[in-house]
Amino acid sequence: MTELSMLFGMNPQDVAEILEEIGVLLEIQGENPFKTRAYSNAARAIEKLEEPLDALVRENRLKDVRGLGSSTREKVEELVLTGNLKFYEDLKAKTPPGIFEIMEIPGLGPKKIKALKENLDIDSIEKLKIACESGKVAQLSGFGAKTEKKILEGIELRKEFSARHSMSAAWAIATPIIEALRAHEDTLRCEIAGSLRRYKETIGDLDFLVSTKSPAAIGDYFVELEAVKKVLLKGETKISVLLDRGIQADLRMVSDKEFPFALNYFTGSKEHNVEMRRRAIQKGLRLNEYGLFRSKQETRDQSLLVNCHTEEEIYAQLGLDYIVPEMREDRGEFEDAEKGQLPRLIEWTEIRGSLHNHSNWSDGRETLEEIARFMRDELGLSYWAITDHSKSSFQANGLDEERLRRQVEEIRKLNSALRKEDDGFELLTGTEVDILPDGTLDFDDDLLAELDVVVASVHSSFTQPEKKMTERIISAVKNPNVTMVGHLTGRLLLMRKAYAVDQKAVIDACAKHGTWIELNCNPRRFDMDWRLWRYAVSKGVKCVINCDAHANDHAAFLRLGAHQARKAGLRSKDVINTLSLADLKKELAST
Ligand code: DGT
Ligand code: CA
Ligand code: CA
Ligand code: ZN
Repeated sequence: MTELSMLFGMNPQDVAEILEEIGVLLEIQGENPFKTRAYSNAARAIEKLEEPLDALVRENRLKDVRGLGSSTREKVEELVLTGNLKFYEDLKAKTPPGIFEIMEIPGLGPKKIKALKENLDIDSIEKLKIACESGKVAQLSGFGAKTEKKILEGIELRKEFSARHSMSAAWAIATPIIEALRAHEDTLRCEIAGSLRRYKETIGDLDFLVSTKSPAAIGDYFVELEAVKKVLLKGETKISVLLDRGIQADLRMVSDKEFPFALNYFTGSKEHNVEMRRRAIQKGLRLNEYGLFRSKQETRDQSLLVNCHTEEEIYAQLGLDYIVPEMREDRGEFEDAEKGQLPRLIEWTEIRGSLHNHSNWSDGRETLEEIARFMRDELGLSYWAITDHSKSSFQANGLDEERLRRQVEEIRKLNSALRKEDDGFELLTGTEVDILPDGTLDFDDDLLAELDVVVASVHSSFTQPEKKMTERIISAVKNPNVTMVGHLTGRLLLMRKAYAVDQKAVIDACAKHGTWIELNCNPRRFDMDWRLWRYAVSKGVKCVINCDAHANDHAAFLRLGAHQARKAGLRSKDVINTLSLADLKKELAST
């Protein structure tokens, strides 16, 4: 399952992925090819569906879909209706955890994995690496020296990439564990530390911290948690485990007196810690994970401890205002904290709506009315822009001029109907218009001028040289009808690198032309990156925190996006979509 579906329920792509994976796992276990092929056929059939999958299931019409047999159909139904599939869970439990890691290596399909397991007893990356290095893999029939070399390269690449995880996957796995730890009667305090607490855009491992008088009891309880798949190390105060999907976690258990110091140390970043220690030493003190000590040497001597009950008190002892975890990256926060000049950061509850979103007119899930009612009635937002794809994004069912005009009509009608119930909310009209390879836009200016919001984004020709790409985007920035640039670099974290673009040049152009820049808060994107916002804001460029929603549940990304903005040091006045509907409309009219 992808991390998004863990948060927000099943969509057809998730279901197809699971079917595909079942086929692969069965094949690795030596199931007959007819059976395994049935699963990949079923996956194809689900991917090609033209109607919403949940409707087909609810109306019992899945049996009319070609490519699904009765057994695969029942599994799809179970998945859609319950969000779970026992057959799949059992199958995963029967598979050695190392096999999932091997499956991530490019070029190793189920047949090869099966051969490795049967002939060389390989069920982990470590064993695979040793076998390759000793030349045993090359000797297997169907492998050869070239394949062996490619496998070794794949193992290296995997170390670089999949050792990290997306933030939403990490939160989805960490949250129930934090709750379970907090529920234990011997837990005094419990927090997540590390990069997840700092809302780093990708996460290496999880770091849990508990203060307790009974570390043994907490440790025994932790390793028995449902989420823990394998114990890697079990010491008295530190435990390392492997969780679902190969995510690693450390749990540290400390006394309650040590807790604030350990929390500060294990929250990091490393660079932030180094500067904290330096500042402590300057004051004749020693700071480490156990405490702050009146000492010139490294020590843990409790009689020298400067008592602090919270992290706030540690910062205060060092003459600093409290620095929130998001900002602990040693990128200027100390200078600000010292002078009492830390910004008052944006809170996610200050966001009043998102200005880049899709509906079922292009590749989104819900109708205009379902979207409006959800955002207004469930989330209490003030506005929501519908910016479906333009015609060149045909793979996303982009709208042509005629459909867009019809959509605008429909949004106006819907707004006047909604206004009768409650006039505090409006759907805004818009488009996410493609910036074509030559820098022109996919719609004419006349049409763009009629819309409330125009997001201009690159969705094609990603391999242009930097200069060409930068000029391409800047041509869009210069167009007075363009409200903002969407996902500036096109990066997909851990999947696809950013295309080559001079981001500072684009920022400068935005400053000159009054064009806004989006902080796309889909956890796969977080684009523009938090490191660049200070520069942008210093140039007077406004940020828009958009969730690029393709389903109503994606509104939850706004919270993660706000944390990215906090990492960047943004205040609510730097972010356009904290404005009220009336003020936003004034801004839209004047830009
Ligand atoms: P990650 O896991 O790669 O996403 O990043 P972090 O920041 O969670 O790093 P991790 O899990 O290796 O360690 C957690 C924190 O512990 C880290 O943010 C700072 C602290 N820490 C770990 N190793 C060192 C070190 O060698 N020196 C210092 N000063 N702090 C360290
Ligand atoms: Ca970590
Ligand atoms: Ca760690
Ligand atoms: Zn979009």
